[in-house]
Amino acid sequence: MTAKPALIVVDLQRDFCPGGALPVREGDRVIEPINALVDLFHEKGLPVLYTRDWHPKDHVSFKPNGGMWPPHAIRGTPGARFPPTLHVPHGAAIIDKATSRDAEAYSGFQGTDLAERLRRSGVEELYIVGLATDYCVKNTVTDGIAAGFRLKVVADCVKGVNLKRTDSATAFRSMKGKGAGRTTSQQLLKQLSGRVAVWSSS
Ligand code: VGL
Ligand code: ZN
Repeated sequence: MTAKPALIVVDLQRDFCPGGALPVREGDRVIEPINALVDLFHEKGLPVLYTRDWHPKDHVSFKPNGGMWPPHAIRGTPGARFPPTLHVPHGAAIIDKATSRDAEAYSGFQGTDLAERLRRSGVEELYIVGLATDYCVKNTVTDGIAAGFRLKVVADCVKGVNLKRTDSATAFRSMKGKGAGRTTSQQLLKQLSGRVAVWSSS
């Protein structure tokens, strides 16, 4: 395996963790295994990119505006921040999305320069972690594959909203059907720590 990988941390924000405005059950449990991956990618000089749900305060997805969600991830508020325990290397790329009032954007690729950034740094393979499996993870995965990236979901590093109990399982099936692979943080750590850097550092 010589393709240059990147780690994409999807919407790991306080509002999606227990105690937040739109909490994902056990959403905070993914932080520890994600930190281990962030540290190793960073150590290897591999890109780590973070997407953020970054809504205006009157976003169309909010219930008072006819949407389906309680107000959440309002830009500049504490709930939109990363949890204090999440590792974010200095200089890591942060991609804000769903920033305009009238459009929902679950995917980190939608209306952003994420694909260009990845291509510019020679990335061919994506490892996806974060929240939530059944919305922003699923849509980011779908768009990432459509953009031509090889991609794997790190199963122990994602959690779903599960409005319906089975939504995460359905999302996994849908992602697999589109060509997404699946791995675990243990597998990825093992694979990557033994790998000599052969990719360009551009
Ligand atoms: C998300 C619901 C609303 C997510 C964002 O990050 O998965 N879910 N906005
Ligand atoms: Zn949102």
